[in-house]
Amino acid sequence: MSYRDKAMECATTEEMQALQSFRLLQTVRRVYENVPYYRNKMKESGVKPEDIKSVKDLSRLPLTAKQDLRDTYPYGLFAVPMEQVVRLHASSGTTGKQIVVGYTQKDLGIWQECCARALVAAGADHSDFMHVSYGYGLFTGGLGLHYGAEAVGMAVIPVSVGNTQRQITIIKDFGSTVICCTPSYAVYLMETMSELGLTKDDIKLKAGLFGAEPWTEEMRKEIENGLGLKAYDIYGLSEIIGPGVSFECSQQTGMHINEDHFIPEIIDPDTEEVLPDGCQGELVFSCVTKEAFPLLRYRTRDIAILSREKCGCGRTLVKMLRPAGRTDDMLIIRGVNVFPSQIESVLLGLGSTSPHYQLIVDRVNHIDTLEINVEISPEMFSDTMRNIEEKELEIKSAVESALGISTKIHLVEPKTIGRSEGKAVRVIDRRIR
Ligand code: DLL
Repeated sequence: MSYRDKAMECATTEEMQALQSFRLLQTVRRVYENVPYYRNKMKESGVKPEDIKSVKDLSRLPLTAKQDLRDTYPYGLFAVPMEQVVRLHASSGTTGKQIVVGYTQKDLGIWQECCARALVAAGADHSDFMHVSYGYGLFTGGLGLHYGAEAVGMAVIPVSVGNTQRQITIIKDFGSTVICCTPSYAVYLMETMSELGLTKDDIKLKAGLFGAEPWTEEMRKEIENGLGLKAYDIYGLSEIIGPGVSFECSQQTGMHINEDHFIPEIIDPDTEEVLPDGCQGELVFSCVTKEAFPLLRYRTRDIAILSREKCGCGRTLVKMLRPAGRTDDMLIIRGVNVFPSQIESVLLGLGSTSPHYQLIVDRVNHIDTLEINVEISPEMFSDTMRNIEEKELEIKSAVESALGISTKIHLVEPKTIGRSEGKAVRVIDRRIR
């Protein structure tokens, strides 16, 4: 088993907690002194830096939310003078004003190491060719994994997004062995490869690091079969550092959190109460090593579960189970909570449809409606109308029995649903006008 930093990745609970406590105290003191916004928030909650004696006191600190970042836009939460900042990234999100995050030279080093841990856990080393199809730019995906791969000594191919046919030529001709992109782009690559008459046997990919959007076990199987590689999940968000907050290992049973840098908690999103390991709730992170932008108790809005079960890879870093979605992606349809990923599981679990789908939510006569457009596979395209109707009924009853809500299913022709080079748009909610 290879590790990037065995001492950290396989530390005992006592060692990790001692380190986290030490780093947390330093960070709390630093933000209290350097960030007036934090100082005021702590004063309002009646907490002083000296009240935080160990990681066990973390929950005494006030929570931070995206609104705090918007209120202090652009640099109000930076904890170092701008002269020390060497990189800025931004995240627009789907709603509201963009937010800006900054890095010092040391922060970039931490980020690089976090991504390097992810790559090593996926079996990569200096003999590999790394094809980066995440966007380069203000989005953190491209540059984050780029530097992680260079740290591992891989030959990095910084392709960024777009021109899918050219990407495939590069994968084939340059002999890419590791790829990183969104899972939806991986599916797009597979589709384009088959249009070009290529199969997984024509390429050398052995591993892929897919993340930046929710995906399912069923999608993993599609991608692994289509590209002939092992598909690893990788998670992160700009506010915390970018990709590499957590990563999957050979066991593929959840993502190890780099908890020597980012301390996780799970809270009840409504009551804000901290929940024990094993409970599902909103993921909250505290950055304890970053200099420029060390958010404390940041509410990610991602719904996950923490697990401290022993991992077969030997890492002791706590794992987060595949995020079910975001609190703000959760659809409430006639009172039932639905995550798009639950529908993806049902669709792909049935086979015979392609992994391209879109959910259309509307309100007709005060009643919520859900329509699912899903592309049939090219093989099914020549089927009779009757077969297609039967398939629609089969999907409808599978979705209804899994989620308890009625839906309308439209099987649509291949390539009618827009493809994405970055994060896929899975939901059109016409109730929000
Ligand atoms: O998506 C960073 C990233 C780049 C992660 C490349 C992984 C790979 P943001 O654009 O700020 O940053 O979006 C962060 O994306 O809060 C989650 O809702 C979602 N997300 C990220 N990774 C995963 C994942 C990047 N593996 C938001 N599974 C997060 C599910 C994910 N959702």
